[in-house]
Amino acid sequence: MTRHLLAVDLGASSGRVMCCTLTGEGSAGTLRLDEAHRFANRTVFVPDDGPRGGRFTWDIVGLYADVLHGLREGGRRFGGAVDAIGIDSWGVDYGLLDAQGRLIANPTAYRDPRHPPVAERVNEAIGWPALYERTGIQKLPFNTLYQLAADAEDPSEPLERAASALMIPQLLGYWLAGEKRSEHTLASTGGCYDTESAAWCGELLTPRGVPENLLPPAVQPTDRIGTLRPGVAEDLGLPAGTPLIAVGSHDTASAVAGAPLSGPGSAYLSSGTWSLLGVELDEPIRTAAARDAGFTNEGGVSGTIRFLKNHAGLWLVQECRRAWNEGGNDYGFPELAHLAEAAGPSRCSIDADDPRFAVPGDMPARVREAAAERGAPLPDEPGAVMRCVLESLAAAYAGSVRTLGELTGRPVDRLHLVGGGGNHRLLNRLTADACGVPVEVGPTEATVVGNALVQAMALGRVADLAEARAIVRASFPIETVEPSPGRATD
Ligand code: LFR
Repeated sequence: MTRHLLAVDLGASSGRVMCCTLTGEGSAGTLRLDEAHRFANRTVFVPDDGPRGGRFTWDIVGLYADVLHGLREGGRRFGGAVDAIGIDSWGVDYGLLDAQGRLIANPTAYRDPRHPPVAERVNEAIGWPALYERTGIQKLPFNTLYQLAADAEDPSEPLERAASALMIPQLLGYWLAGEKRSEHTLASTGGCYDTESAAWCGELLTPRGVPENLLPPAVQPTDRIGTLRPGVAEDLGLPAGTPLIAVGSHDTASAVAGAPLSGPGSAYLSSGTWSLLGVELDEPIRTAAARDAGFTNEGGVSGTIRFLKNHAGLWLVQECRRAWNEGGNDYGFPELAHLAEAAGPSRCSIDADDPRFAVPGDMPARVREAAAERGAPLPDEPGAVMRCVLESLAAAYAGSVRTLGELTGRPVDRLHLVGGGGNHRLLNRLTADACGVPVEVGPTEATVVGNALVQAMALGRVADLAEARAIVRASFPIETVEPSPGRATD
């Protein structure tokens, strides 16, 4: 029986609502994607009279309007026959609601500079090794734990007024279906959740002034959250009782579910604004070596662990482009890729994961400054800057591929590159060369694919992750990029 699924996928730079049609039986099924609506997402700096002069925020109401538009359009294309809806988004951020369920303020964006100093204080108070041992989550300065601690210190006292905190897909889910929930994979990204017992860590939250019951209990991917509010269903032209399903609501969890991993040596690289490079495990690795190498243990679909590292990713490219275009140019991504190709091999590489690149700003200047510090000044030309960024990203990936083998005892023999970054052919080639393993590219919409196939698991149509991945292999072109002879590093 054909299933009609609507997948909402929100990334830090764009969002989309996709019509996902699953036909056929068992692992012989085929999934087809049709875009119902694609829209931009961005952080917006909103000034205020507080001590920091304002905050970087997400325009969550605008995003909700785009989601509604996409669902309406998707439902129309399916002729009103929609079996389920699933929502995923980037991690760690949340919105605060008062006791009436009203949004208190636009969610703060994770790249807001208020977070790093709070993170340092919290890590010191708890003891960073103890914190890692407890949660297995990497030290990113914007983890939910630190953001909530920042809210607790905020002179405008948002937590005093808050009755609940909902992460982005769950906030939209509450508006659509009226249920306040957390979800396992997304909860696990925040650094204050116990992935094994699937519960929030009250002992980390309450000493920071964060009431434990602020965060609702977590559901698991494939759980049914509820059905559309009657008024919403009517407005969208969707059947009354259309179910909202919990998917891997962290976008990276959905991307990993949609990556056609093929064996114990398979690693994934989910490439978008961030590059998430890792493997799927049954058990977390919370050793000092994993901690010091910056690896994290996030909850995955079907009780798996996503053992991975965050690399800077295409954020560097996006921010360079923004700076150049604000300076009067009009570069598109394909043109920048072409300039990087034409520039030829770079004479220098930078540490792409240096925290100085993590916050919005004049990225080309920062890249050139970092290159100069390494004694290899870069010309002030977009092609040279791009080539240096791309080669540096590939070098960072190669480092993680090696470290993954050491930490897990399973050498990586294949890298599955999923997500929109797979469209960057030069970066794919540089990655294969630097990592020295074949890179299998696709699907570029792995997040949507994983979102839809977990909905299908919830509906009993797909048995498990192995069957889901067989469907992925049968449905989407996967291109293998071999390392060039003599170029592989070891
Ligand atoms: C990717 C991602 C990463 C997370 C970062 C911030 O979109 O979700 O997994 O570390 O964004 O939330």
